[in-house]
Amino acid sequence: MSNVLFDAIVDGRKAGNGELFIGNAGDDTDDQAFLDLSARLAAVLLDRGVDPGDRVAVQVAKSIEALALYVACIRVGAVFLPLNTAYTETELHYFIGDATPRVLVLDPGRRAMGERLIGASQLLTLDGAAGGSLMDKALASAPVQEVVARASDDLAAILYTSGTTGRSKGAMLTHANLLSNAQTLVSYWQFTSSDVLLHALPIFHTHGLFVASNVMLLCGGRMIFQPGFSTDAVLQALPSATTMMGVPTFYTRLLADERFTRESASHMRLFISGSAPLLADTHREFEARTGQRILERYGMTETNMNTSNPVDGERIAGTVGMPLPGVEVRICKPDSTEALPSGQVGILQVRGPNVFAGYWQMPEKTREELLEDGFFITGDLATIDERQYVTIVGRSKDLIISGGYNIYPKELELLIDELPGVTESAVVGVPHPDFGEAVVAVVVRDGSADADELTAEKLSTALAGRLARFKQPKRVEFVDELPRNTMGKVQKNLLREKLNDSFA
Ligand code: MCA
Ligand code: AMP
Repeated sequence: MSNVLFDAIVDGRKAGNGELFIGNAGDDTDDQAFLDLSARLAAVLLDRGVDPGDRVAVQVAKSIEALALYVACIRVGAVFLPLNTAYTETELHYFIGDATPRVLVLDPGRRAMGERLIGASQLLTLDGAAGGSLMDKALASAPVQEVVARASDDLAAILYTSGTTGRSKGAMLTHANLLSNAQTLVSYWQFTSSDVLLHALPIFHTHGLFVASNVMLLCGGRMIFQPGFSTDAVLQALPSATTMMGVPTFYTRLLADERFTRESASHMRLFISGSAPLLADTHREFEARTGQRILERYGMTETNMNTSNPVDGERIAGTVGMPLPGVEVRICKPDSTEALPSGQVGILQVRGPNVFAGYWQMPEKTREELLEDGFFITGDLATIDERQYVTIVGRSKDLIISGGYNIYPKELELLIDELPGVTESAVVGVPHPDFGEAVVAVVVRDGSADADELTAEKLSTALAGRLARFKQPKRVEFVDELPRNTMGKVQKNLLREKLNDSFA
């Protein structure tokens, strides 16, 4: 038994010209230095008693060192558990309690919090500039030589995705899930060692980590690794890149800048979009400005990438393309496994080597969503046409996607309903020019003295320490009552209609 994901990364790097990053400061930008650093980080993990299958939870700024830590985890057979840097202590408390990691890596500025969460002996620190106790120890360690063998169905990562009940679920991804999807994407999107990817996505989610980074690690290409999305920095780096991956907000922000021209994009081979719907208008505007058609694809944390428009064939605006090689898609009525005829709207189900192994310690949830025949119920409403192009038309799950981040209304509603002076609340997503959708909270006050005091600002302050900023409402509306249907269910569609122009 070997460790095929790790081996594929090493082989992928051998295919390149020896460089992994360009345009980044620091000494770890070539393959040898990166793999060497990763072997030193592996030594620290082993020294901390990390055994195969142990979780290593990581909430750190994006950096080359953070990516090397991911590779170190793969090497020692640990389960990498990346966490959004915006998460608060309350949110982290849940993840740490649920995943019981052997090691937690945090920014040094959050050390005191880390000690409260897990204790000093299991805590290491890493900042965005290669500082912190993890790097101190790594630099003092000899690189490990061994690579821990892993079976294809062993876990490589757990990524938390919020749940419709308000409780986050840990999606368990195996070595085979990650490797098969990355290999498929390298070949389907024609990535080679000549490619330079402009990487401005965070690396704590599927898009920036498994789609962008794994693809580049495997194809031998190079990355321009930026700490986050900044229009200025992206425009500056564009001439050195051949490809870019982003959420739709990246592309609307670029289009809003007149320095983004046909010339500035002329040498680019491919612009890829995903994580949230790309408006057909954005697609057309992009083509009119640059002469290039954005390639839109569709995936999920639980499944990696499922469908994609083609590189050579027709990229159709408003569609997410065809099932990737090896991936099966069927569109079914709710609670059915029978595929509907093409053109009919139903829930998209997906099966393939990309589909995850289930939710961490949630066998019932897993059974509900991952069917016995191997199909996973995505909760996305879609159609598929005769040419196999899939169009996502909506969601059966109550989910808001804001700037590519998922926000589950239930999580906010539970917190808001607990506040003094609140009877109940409903949280909806409404169109937003920058983020695609933005969170609006509709709140019913209970007439008490607390309610008289409750303002939008007070509500935001009350949520501040408990909820990552990107999840917090961008607007709060107070109403006398929520609209309900005859069954007593809140009619969120009516709220969305009423609030539709909130950010117009
Ligand atoms: C930041 N803020 C947000 C968001 N990001 N609010 C709502 N939605 C967001 N996405 C908040 C900030 O906290 C701040 O709040 C205010 O909005 C303005 O921040 P700004 O500086 O404009 O934001 P930014 O730092 O420029 O970030 C925007 C961003 C970023 C670049 C779009 O959110 C981003 O990188 N998104 C990518 C997410 C991603 O990688 N998703 C992939 C998930 P305040 O002013 O109140 O402090 S993987 C996935 O979905 C699947 C598998 C797939 O198919 O890929
Ligand atoms: P996540 O749970 O973060 O993995 O987000 C997955 C969800 O993002 C999917 O179930 C879809 O609802 C949505 N999504 C991802 N890519 C696209 C896309 N290209 N178009 C529309 N929705 C998308």
